[in-house]
Formats: sequence, C-alpha cells, structure tokens
Amino acid sequence: SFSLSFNSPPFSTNCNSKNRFKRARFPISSISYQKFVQFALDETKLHTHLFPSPLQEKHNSMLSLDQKAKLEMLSFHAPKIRLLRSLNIESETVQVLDFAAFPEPEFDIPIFCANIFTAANSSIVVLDLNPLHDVITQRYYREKYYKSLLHLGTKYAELLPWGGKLTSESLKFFSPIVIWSKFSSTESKYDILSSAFMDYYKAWLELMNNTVEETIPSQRMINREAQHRYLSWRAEKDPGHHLLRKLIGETLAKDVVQNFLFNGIDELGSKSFLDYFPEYRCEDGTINTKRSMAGKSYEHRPWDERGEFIGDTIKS
Ligand code: BLA
Repeated sequence: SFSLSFNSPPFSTNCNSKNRFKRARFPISSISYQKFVQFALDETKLHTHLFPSPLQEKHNSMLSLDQKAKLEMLSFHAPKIRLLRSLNIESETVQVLDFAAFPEPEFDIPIFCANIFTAANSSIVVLDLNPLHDVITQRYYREKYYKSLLHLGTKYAELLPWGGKLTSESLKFFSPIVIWSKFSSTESKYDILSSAFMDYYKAWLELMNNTVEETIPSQRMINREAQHRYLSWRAEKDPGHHLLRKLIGETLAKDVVQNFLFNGIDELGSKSFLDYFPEYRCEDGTINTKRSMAGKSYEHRPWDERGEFIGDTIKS
C-alpha cells in the first residue's frame, strides 16, 4: 500500500516570504500522481505482461512552452489491453493525471478512466470504470459488470461527494459507480483519492482478468464501435484540451490528443464525431465548439445505491 508522501515544502528556500505560510498549507507541488501510475503498472504486472507501446517513441516527456510544467507520457499494451496510457502534468501550480486503459475490442469490459486536475485551491476528479455500453437502458450490461462493484460506489460517494452539475452528455459515458467530485486540495482528500484509485484499478484488473474473448463477429463490431464512439467524444470534447493547448500550443496539443491520449480513432472505425453526435453539427457542417448542447445538469448523484438511474432522462 502507498499513500502520497509530503516531502519538504517546495517553497522552503523562500524563508522570508510572507506568503509562505498561506501557500505551505498544502503545497501541491509536493504531491505527485506519478505514484498512482506506478501503482497501476506494478499491479498490472501481477496479472499480465506489459509491453511498451510503439507510441512511447514519439510521446514520452516534454516541457510546456513556458518551461514551467513537465508533461510525462507513458504507454503500454498487453494481451487483453489495447492501450494503457498515462499523461502526467506537474508544475508548481497544477498537477494533472489522465490515466486510461482501453481493452482490445474483442472484450466488452469497461474502460478504466482516472482524470484528476489539481490546482492550488481545488481539485476536479473523474474516476470510473466507464461503461462500453449504455448502463441506463441495458440492464444486462450494467449487472454484468457493476452489480458486484456497487459497494465501491457507495463507499466513495460519501468520502468524495458528487461534484454538482456537469455536461449532460458526459453522463452517458459514466457508470453507476462513477466518482465525480470537486473539493479543496487537502492532504486527507488525497489519501482518500489514492485509496479510491487503488480500489477502482484493482476492480478493473479483476474484470480484465476474468473477461473472455467475444467470438461472435457482430458483437465484436458493436464493442469496437462503442469504443470508437467513446474515443471520438473524448478527443473532441474532453475538458482537458484547453489547458493542454495553453501549455504546449495548438499543434502539439492536437497531436497528443488524437494520436496519444485517444489513440485508436483512426483505426477502430471510420465514423466521424458528427456521425455519433449529430446534434453538434453547425449549419455550415462544422462541429459546434460548445462542450455541451444539452447544457449542464445532474446537480445530485443520479444513481441510487442499487445502481438504478434516478436522474431525469438524458436529453439528446
Ligand atoms: C473539468 N473534467 C471537468 C469536468 C468533467 C471532466 C466532467 C466538469 C466540467 C464539465 O461538466 O464538462 C471530466 N468529462 C470528464 C471525463 C469524461 C467527460 C473524464 O466526459 C469522460 C468521458 N482534466 C483532465 C485533464 C485536464 C483537465 C488532462 O482530464 C488538464 C490538462 C482539466 N477538467 C479540467 C479543468 C476543468 C475540468 C481545468 C474545469 C474547467 C472546465 O470545466 O472546463
């Protein structure tokens, strides 16, 4: 087991600064989500063999344009895992983790998703086993994967409370055990978050371990298209893109998003974002740059403890 360690405050050389005590309350540059990634890799190796991804050659580490932030990228694949990748951003003002595991399309297991954005005051977290198929209308899929994990959702729903209204469209990509939370950056929250990360990742590995290859070609196609649709959504609308553009510029950000973070868009299918999400089509045929067409909603957790959806019917 591990928990985040808090080394000497990064501002300790700045002894006469009046701000020292304010800032030292919880110096975010002393936390590192690299430990989350290391835990996940070590844990994965207990179950399967990890191979370095060919993506690693081009996408590894880089500095932001102002040289103040370091971006670290890692990628692997394994027999049942098409892509296991992480993006870690560290600077004195932000700490970001985007960690995901995408199964091979022969499998219908969920996609592991850990997105954590931490600034000096507050953090935004999405931690989930994102369902490949609709868990609101498809009871079979929901029960197959989430029935045995509902206790995790219940446990963390109290410790990391629902973050309030969010882009309505995003909810369709979330499961009944999703952790969607916003909180002020404190040490105790980080201990909870690291324990949630470990629990959720171990649960995902268990699913990965137990899953059997889909043999029916039409079913494989359905899995493949579902993953492609997921990638299309995130490559176009992920809330992280803005900061990424700010840090490394438009061109590199686009490359990281399309070819690294959501790699597979070009290989898993040929449909476009607008084929999947036609409501975003502008009159001139371009994609509406708004994140949400339906607007924000779901002020409260729209899932009950039995995994039943209790929110309003999803628009669009
Ligand atoms: C905010 N990130 C958010 C929000 C969500 C997510 C739901 C709240 C705003 C909203 O409702 O859109 C995360 N949304 C997701 C995820 C899925 C989804 C994981 O649909 C998956 C299907 N976040 C990152 C990275 C950065 C980041 C890599 O993952 C930065 C590089 C930043 N996320 C970030 C910031 C905000 C945010 C700055 C708040 C500002 C904003 O809402 O734009």
